[in-house]
Amino acid sequence: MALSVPPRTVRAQRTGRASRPDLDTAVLLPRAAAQRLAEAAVVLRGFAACEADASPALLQPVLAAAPWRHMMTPGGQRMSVAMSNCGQVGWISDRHGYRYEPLDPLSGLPWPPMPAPLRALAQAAAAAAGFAGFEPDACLINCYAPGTRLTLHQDRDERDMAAPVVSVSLGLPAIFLFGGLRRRDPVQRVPLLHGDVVVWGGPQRLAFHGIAALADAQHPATGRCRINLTFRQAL
Ligand code: MD3
Ligand code: FE
Repeated sequence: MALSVPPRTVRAQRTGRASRPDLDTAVLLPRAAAQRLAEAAVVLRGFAACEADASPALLQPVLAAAPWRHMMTPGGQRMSVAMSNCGQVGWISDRHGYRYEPLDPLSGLPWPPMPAPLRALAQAAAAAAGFAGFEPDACLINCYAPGTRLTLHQDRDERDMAAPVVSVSLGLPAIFLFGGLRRRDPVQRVPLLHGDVVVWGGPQRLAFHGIAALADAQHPATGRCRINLTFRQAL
């Protein structure tokens, strides 16, 4: 079902950017219709096109302060997805479990702030999908090398399950695995490309989901990897 995200001019409106001749043409193109995966799971194709191309520069200070690392699962396994965080709190996994922490355990310092354009993008995407007033305080940054996958899981470490999760895909394409509320429910396979944004809320907030093994390729923005940003209201 198509969503009532209004066509055109979204980019200029949501960024408040001054008029630029090179963007004025882009602004006149209709945005692809939002694609609903389920009642409250919406794919906004290319919604982050501008920020996606700017992402290497936007993420550089974050990754300088809080570099990629492979966290340990509570069971003692090294996670194959490399991770970092920005925002008031960051998601971590170690021998003691999964949780949000205000300090980066590697540096002992607060996580770096969310780049303002990315936070604004997440808020605009949430609003476009029907979740006004989204105030993300955590952004988990995942990095997938070729061959890396994320097995089916639920995200249940956040306090308020009424708040949505907003995901921004950067770099290499991936197949997102979108299941139901029970692990055995059937799984939809949804390609996610550079600049795609997905908003998950309501009944889908606790859906099982994962990422299929990444195919090997090169992307101009990220090189040989896929980066995913998930904006959350954790506190
Ligand atoms: C559906 N990340 O970090 S983003 C994760 O592409 C995670 O890195 C994947 O799953 C990635 O936990 C998928 C899409 C996503 C994120 C959170 C969700 C889908 C979700 C929370 C609830 C339901
Ligand atoms: Fe998840």
